Amino acid sequence: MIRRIDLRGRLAAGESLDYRTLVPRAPIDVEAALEAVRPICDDVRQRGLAAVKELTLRFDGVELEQVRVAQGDIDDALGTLDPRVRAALEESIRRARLVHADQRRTDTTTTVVAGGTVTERWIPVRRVGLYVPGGLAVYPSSVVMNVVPAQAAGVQSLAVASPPQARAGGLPHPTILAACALLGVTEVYAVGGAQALAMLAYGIDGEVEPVDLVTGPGNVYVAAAKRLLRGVVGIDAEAGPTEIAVLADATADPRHVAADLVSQAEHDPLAASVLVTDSEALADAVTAELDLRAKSTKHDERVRTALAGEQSGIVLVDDLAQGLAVVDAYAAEHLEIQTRDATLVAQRVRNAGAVFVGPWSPVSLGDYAAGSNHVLPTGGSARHSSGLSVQTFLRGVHVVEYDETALRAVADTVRTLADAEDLPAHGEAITARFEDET
Ligand code: HSO
Ligand code: ZN
Repeated sequence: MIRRIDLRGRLAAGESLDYRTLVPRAPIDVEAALEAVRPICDDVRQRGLAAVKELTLRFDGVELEQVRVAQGDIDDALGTLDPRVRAALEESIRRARLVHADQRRTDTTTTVVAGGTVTERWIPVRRVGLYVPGGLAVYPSSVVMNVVPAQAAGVQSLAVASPPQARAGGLPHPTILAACALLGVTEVYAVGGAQALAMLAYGIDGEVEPVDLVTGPGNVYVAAAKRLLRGVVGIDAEAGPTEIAVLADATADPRHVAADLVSQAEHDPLAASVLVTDSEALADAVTAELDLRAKSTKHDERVRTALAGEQSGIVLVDDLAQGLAVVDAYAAEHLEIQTRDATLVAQRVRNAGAVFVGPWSPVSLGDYAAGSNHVLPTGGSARHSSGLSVQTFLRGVHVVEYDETALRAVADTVRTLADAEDLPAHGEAITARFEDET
């Protein structure tokens, strides 16, 4: 069911291998979705509240009286939350807060010359919109993963938008509302899809103040809306389907490897599960385990489709060094290292959204309760981007302060460079300050 790609002996045979195209990502056509999303965003920009209400009726089948969820409804959702889920969410929040508090930056001041300093000030984005999808699954954990770093960064104003559900009385999913309550988020909108992103980006007169940055996961339409609205607002990455890569050797337990591959395949028929190993015995055992698990797991159809897709596979390599080259080229959202000396092997990884080391650190731990963030770069963007963190919600602003002596000392340098670029007025801005002296 899961395909196998055998690289063994091929380098020795003189073949040149392109690891980057070995396991392609599932094709997702954001461009096509743009056509559907553009009129929605335009409509919200032009007609505001009326457009949001009409679109919500059309897409969610809910007639909204007001877009904002009343505080009483948020409180009620927490009140009726299963106490075990509440305790688990609280523990997840506690751990995430520990890690994200440590990510906070301190301002640095560099004395470049006597009398000349550059300070880098880290200033939080003032107002942030967080989008929380409905759809295949409901993810209160993603509310935690987006809100905790924003709060740790010092974001003053935070609004959450999530689609209303007819079966929840036209409110967003109650667990989402309860998670907001636990995190102290009070501004929640019962709006979903592209219309939610447009509403957050443009604002609605007298109803919704526009935000400076939108973050959060979503389907291809949400990704398209982000692409369209970028510039009007800041956005985080366009999230693609979940991916897991496991680098394993003969010491790995095939049951654990298979369980982890299935865990992420459960998200989406387009999810990618990739095993890279130098052990044929492990590959065989994992394949057998996958067959068993894919039959017995709750979301068996989704899992089987994901595992059988082009985007999933088992790659057999000559050795761990080649395995590392393969996983680096793949740049997985999540990478597990299940090998001998896993800590050392993990230190050699360059490209991954997050790395899970050894037999006791499965990806699903990170999804919920490791303390790490689970909003991570997909689609190979781990080559150049990081997951969500406090840094996402901060801007580093250089504050330059030179005194007269320090400027005088560097005046010639500035003028020379300005002239070299044929921008003499730049030089004159320096000269003007010392004109009286010649
Ligand atoms: N693995 C997903 C996050 C998630 N898992 C949420 C369960 N709930 C993307 O990193
Ligand atoms: Zn997950």
